[in-house]
Amino acid sequence: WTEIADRKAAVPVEELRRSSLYNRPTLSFKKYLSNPALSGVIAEHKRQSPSKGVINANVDLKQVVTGYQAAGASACSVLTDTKFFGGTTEDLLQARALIQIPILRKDFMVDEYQIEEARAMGADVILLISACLTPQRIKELSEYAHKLDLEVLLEVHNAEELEGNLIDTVDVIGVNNRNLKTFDVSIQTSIDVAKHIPERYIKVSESGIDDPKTIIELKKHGYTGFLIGESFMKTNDPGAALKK
Ligand code: IGP
Repeated sequence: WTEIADRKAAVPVEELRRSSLYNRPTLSFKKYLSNPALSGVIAEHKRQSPSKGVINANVDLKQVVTGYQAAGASACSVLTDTKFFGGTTEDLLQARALIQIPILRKDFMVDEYQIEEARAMGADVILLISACLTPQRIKELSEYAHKLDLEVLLEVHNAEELEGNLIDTVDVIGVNNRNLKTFDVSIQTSIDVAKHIPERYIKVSESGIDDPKTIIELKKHGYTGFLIGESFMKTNDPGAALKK
């Protein structure tokens, strides 16, 4: 993670704060996720990944994100990490100009500057990954995000990562079905962790969801949010894939 932390701050923070997107009102991720008229799906724009290599090199971002919104996505996730996922800041800026549902900046967030950047990109929610942050940093970064009117999706992989007051400051809990070390995907991870998540949180299941039956199963365990990337992105028309 040090490599990520060392990335240079390209634009001075004062400049970010002057941008018009930075000063726009944000949308509430929680509110959109709890809207019964929407699907609960957080649909992801992802060209490539370390586990799958290139997923879709040619798909048009405009078609993807407008397609997701039209198909009833509750939110859109946009990868901005270039090195591992082939995403860019430009991708999120473009998405923001095209859709009116909340946007998750999908990146490895380790410092306050990245939260400032997310705000200036037009994001509404950031991702914090429990496996790469100390409890103290999760608290600090969440509080920082809230000061900027951004919400926080905390990603966990097991029940231990939910212990103590670790999660008190976050908004939504996501359980990643993909093991970050082995890349193995198992929906059972979400099922096992579900009972350890306090009632008050909206629960999101992340990764490896590729058919409606899985969603039905996850709903039985209290999940109302579903973060889906690859199974949509590998098609020629990701929005149409969500509609199905
Ligand atoms: C989406 P999938 O298997 O549907 O493409 O997964 C999303 O959960 C995955 O991209 C993801 C991710 C992450 C990517 C979950 N946590 C953290 C980068 C960083």
